[in-house]
Amino acid sequence: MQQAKYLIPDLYTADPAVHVFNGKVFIFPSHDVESGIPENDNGDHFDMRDYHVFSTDDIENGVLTDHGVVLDVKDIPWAGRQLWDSDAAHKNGKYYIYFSLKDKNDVFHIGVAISENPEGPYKAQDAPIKGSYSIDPCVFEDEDGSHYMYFGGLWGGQLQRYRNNKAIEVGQEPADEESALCSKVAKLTENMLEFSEEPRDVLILDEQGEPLKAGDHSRRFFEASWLHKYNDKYYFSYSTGNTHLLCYAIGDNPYGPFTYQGVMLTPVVGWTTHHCITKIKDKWYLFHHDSQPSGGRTWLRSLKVVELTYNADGTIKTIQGQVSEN
Ligand code: FUB
Repeated sequence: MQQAKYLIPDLYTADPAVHVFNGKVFIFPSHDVESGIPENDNGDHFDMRDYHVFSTDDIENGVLTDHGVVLDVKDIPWAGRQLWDSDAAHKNGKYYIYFSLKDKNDVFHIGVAISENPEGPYKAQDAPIKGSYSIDPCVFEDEDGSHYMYFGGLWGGQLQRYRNNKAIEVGQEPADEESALCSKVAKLTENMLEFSEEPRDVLILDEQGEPLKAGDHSRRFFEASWLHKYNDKYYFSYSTGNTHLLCYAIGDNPYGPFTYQGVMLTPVVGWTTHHCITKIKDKWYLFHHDSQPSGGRTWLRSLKVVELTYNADGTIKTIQGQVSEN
């Protein structure tokens, strides 16, 4: 699969999480809508209200089934507004959606919803995960069956309002020469509903072994964490936000530190860029979104898939974001 292909022409979808459950490919995206809210740095224009789940037997040529609305903001007891990026996981016969949502005080947290089937419907817990904040959960299952959640996002994602997992009075990014804010990682409890530990910083180091600086906008973490394992190495990938790149860093364990490697996807049409990396059968794929089909309306995004390939040394071959003709 050389060319990127749009996956869901009939619905605006973004922020993909893709998993193979019971031999079938399941896609858990955000569902973009025309909110009518003017664009701002707070992301108010991303006013999403529900999730659909999609599945297929063959990601390259198969028909995609839309399983309809599997979770609606009106059914989440603690909901305020804005159902942003989510991820899904499976353990002991149950399926979990982890989602970003603002509470009634307009503060982002991460919630969990549970189902007996990957295609839902999902029922949300009464409260968000204790100690969770900010956005963009990614749940990675390691080979020993442990699950780790990565999360966080700057600006509208509110990560700058926290230090050491506590809300601070004046939430600003550090000065340019200080260390950048990090994505967070915490192991989940056996029942998949809580953090089993205090979230830790996902440190990204430069080639000198120094943490990336806050002013290093073309490399520092902004949002959209994803973790995958390739040849026994842990690959932490993320968006640089205001420089619109998808980058990655490699580490030896799920907590890192991770060493910055390079750009995986150059900028796409639209402000946000967000992805996941999934192995399906014997190939690796990059799922991401762009705003090309909506004519550049950055809050109306469309999901794409393209094959992801590695060099012999384990580095990822950079994909061009704006080459698709579909
Ligand atoms: O979809 C809303 C937000 O846009 C996501 O949570 C971010 O990662 C960005 O894609």
